[in-house]
Amino acid sequence: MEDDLALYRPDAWFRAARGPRYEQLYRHLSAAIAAGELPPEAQLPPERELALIADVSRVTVRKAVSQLVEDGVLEQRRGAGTFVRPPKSKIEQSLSALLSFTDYMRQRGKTSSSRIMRRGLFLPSPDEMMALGLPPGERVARVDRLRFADDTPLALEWSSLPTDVLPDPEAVETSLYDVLRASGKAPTRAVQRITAVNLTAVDAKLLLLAEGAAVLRIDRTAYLPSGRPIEFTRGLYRSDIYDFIAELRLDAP
Ligand code: 16G
Repeated sequence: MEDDLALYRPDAWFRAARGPRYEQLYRHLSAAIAAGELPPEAQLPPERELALIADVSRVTVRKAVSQLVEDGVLEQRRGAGTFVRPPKSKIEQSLSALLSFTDYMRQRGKTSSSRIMRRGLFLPSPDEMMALGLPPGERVARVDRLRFADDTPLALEWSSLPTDVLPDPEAVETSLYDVLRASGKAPTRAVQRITAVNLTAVDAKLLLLAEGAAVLRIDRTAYLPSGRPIEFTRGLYRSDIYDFIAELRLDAP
């Protein structure tokens, strides 16, 4: 038991000047889950106890935990407590949760990485101007990436954002949404258009698939709570390992 709790003690996760405590605690727990230190079905100490062990306020614990619940790596079972969610074997992406590629992979216990193909500020295409509502003459920030889960290339993504939202595309190393979250500009809503397409020779080579193989093409436009569109991403996803699950519900009358 003593050993189990060492994971939560401040010396295990807190460093001065490394950002807010809840963020550091969140990152630490997220990494511990991804590394299996906190295995599936492991139970977290109750909030009050965790706050005492981690030497933080209950609000800090709540913020870190609720972010992990949102990421889908923890689950709160009523009357029982907070548990590490068992991973699903296939990569299933829920269409109702607005997660990033990095979040999905973290959830599945996989390490995500990216090969940046291009990043910088460019003159926008008419599609980008429309999707992001850019005024004429304004440039657009672009990040084009080949994305890996562990060592498998899984997706190609071409992301475009207004320059006031992403002034420095070079700042995107692994996660675009982490960069947006750090500046308080993460989207909270997105609209996605999903189609099936056949790969061109160039894209097939990058994804290690045969030319003409069928993949999912997803265009995502993501919005701030104000309703402003701040991300337009066109992505090609390997449909043999990526599943998109849509939950449909009839609203209560
Ligand atoms: C997801 C999003 C994509 C977003 C990316 C950010 C879909 C279909 N697309 O792949 O729009 O840009 O996540 O991920 O889910 P990141 O924070 O890991 O860079």
